[in-house]
Amino acid sequence: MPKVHLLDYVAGNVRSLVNAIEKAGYEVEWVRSPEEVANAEKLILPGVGHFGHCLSQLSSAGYVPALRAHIRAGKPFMGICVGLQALFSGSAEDPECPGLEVIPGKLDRFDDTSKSVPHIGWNNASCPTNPTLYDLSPSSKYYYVHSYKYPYKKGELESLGWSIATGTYGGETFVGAVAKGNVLATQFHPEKSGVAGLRVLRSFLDGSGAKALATHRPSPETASPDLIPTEGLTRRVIACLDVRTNDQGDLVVTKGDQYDVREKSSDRSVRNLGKPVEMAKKYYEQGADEVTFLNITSFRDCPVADLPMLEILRRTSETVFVPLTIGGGIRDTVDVDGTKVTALEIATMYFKSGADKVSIGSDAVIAAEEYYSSGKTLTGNTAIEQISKAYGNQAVVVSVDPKRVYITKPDATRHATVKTSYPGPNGEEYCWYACTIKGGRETRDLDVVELTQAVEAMGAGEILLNCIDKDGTNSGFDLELINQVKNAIKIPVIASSGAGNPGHFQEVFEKTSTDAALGAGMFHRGEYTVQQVKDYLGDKGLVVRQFEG
Ligand code: 1PR
Repeated sequence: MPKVHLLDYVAGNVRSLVNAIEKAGYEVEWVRSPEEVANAEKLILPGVGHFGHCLSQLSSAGYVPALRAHIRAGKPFMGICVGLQALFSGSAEDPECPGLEVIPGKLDRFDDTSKSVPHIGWNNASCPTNPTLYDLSPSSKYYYVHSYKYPYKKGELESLGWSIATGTYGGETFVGAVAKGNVLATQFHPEKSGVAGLRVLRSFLDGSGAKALATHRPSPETASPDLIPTEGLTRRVIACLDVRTNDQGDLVVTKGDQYDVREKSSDRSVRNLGKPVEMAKKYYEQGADEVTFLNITSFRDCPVADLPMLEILRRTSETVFVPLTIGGGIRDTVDVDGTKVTALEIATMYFKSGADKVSIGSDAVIAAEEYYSSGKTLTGNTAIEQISKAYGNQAVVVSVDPKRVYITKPDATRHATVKTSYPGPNGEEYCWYACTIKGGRETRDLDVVELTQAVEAMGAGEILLNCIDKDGTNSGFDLELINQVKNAIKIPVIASSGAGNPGHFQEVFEKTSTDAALGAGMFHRGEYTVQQVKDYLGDKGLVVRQFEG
């Protein structure tokens, strides 16, 4: 197999990149010291997390001159995400820290006045001056996750010989990919961008992208305005698989009604809806934008290293090239032999097995309670802080399991309330949403606004907003809950619980500003496919990504 070198300079989450490279028919050889850069013919610089953290790691390990020499020598070089950002001269994320200075200019942060930041999801990377640049396609979508971007200024980088592909987010047009000579860099993750991303990766690896570029002269004058995409971020549709062992000891996809996953029949067996790896692949091929696994019983008696979910992720990530999230049991724990294992170590095992994000439930509630009882002190010790520091905010999702508490008037509680259009059992017109832990079994004196604001301060990158009252009801999302949380925080929110038909997805996207919507039961029971939901949303004029086979 032909080889490509991958720079291993931080504890990155690169399993999915390795899988994508192998899928393209290449073998990964790791570069673990600056001296080894000289052995590389084709070199990839992956990057996740913080600009300053990445650049200072590269600099202190002595990689900067070696990388510049590789690029100057005209050898193929690809930067991904922060690997693209590193090529610029700096970033507002860490103004003191210089970049590689291959491209002049500094990155700035997306404006979060009227949109969520980070920018997470599927967007364009379209090059009007060269529409087939590295097999990018103006009609394809690519998976991005970043808060900082290089703002596109027409002609600026083209006049220096760079071909530029762009995306647009909330009125801001940013650089999605750059290419010149031997250098390609993408702000999006090709390894997480389905078949469209694999095409770009392959075009770098086999040299065809650079070859085609060599015969092309970028010129802003030749830009065709209709190739500059303005539709922006697509509506993300996520398939969620709740996984646990059934009474026979098999790992199955299950689904509860308001979190009760046992059949209503007298034997009360665990509802078995299929096999996790096969179902994840099926949803990927139907066009799911992400797949989430929730390990709902957290496999308490299992030695940590053998967590069955690790194997599920390993196998899923070989064939599913969209982001994978894993939740359940991400907290400090004690292994069966008495060894202490930190949440960060558990997350690391998941990332090494192919997860892109971890989702934290119960532990986030406890951490938020401590945050408030200590006068909003950030200790740096919580799972959220530790994992986001090591892997970036985008790698940490907080899964919230709220339950409605009805009250007659807003001042009957200290909590943030909503006036509800769905009164309580005794006609109560107000409610607040209480956070729960342990799969909804224990309700805490903490509301969703408090929880989500606390975890945002700790560095969570996204909220998975379930609703116990709505779970499994097929009656639509809890729009009142979603609006309340969206108004409280800036990080993206995934609406979850209650989806029963494609119209419910349309409703949540049109009546709230949710960033994504998740379905489970309706997909597992075969009532609708993910593709049917997306076709429906597309017919209603909402921008969606379609699966490319
Ligand atoms: O507390 O960090 O160990 O995480 C446990 C995780 O497991 C949490 O994310 C929690 O939401 C989840 N969980 C625990 N018990 C259950 C249960 O169902 N008994 N599942 C459970 C939560 C909720 C959704 C579901 C949507 C959509 N599942 O994710 O997929 O409600 O369903 P629908 O479209 O069919 O209505 P920790």
